[in-house]
Amino acid sequence: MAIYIALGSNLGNKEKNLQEALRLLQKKGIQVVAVSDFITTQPYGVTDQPEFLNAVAEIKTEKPPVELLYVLLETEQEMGRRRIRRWGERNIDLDLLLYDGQIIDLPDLKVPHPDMQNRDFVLRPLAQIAPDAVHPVLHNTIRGLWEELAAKMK
Ligand code: PH2
Ligand code: MG
Ligand code: MG
Repeated sequence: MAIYIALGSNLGNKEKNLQEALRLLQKKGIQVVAVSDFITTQPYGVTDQPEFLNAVAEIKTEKPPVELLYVLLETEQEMGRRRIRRWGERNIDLDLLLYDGQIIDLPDLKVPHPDMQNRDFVLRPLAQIAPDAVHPVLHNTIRGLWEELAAKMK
């Protein structure tokens, strides 16, 4: 079991933004165990915005999920993120995807991320570093979910 986060950026120096977020998280005591390739992806949902650079990372921390969420949000704030529009452009977005197989349903925190099974830009990098991780609600592996989504996208 492990913790996975998604990173995304489509404003400014996208690669530098992803690197900076990982650096800040480590500075806050969050161990970064593995990082996927950084992949360029087409905007999903709101499509009239620049393309994204996306990645996922496996992390280790003693912080419980809500505290970890606060660290992710605080890191976005420190990097000067402005909320322009929902699903819109941002210099950095840090989302909690999976936390040790836990299912969390709070107003401000849903884990697993409720839309991850529909997101190529999440499943493709996650399948690279954690193909055998199991989605605790869908009871399928990341590899399985990625294959399902890839088949739908054809
Ligand atoms: N994030 C969104 C909405 N759409 N599209 C791509 N390609 N990558 C993202 O990270 C992304 C998105 C909302 O968080
Ligand atoms: Mg997001
Ligand atoms: Mg987010």
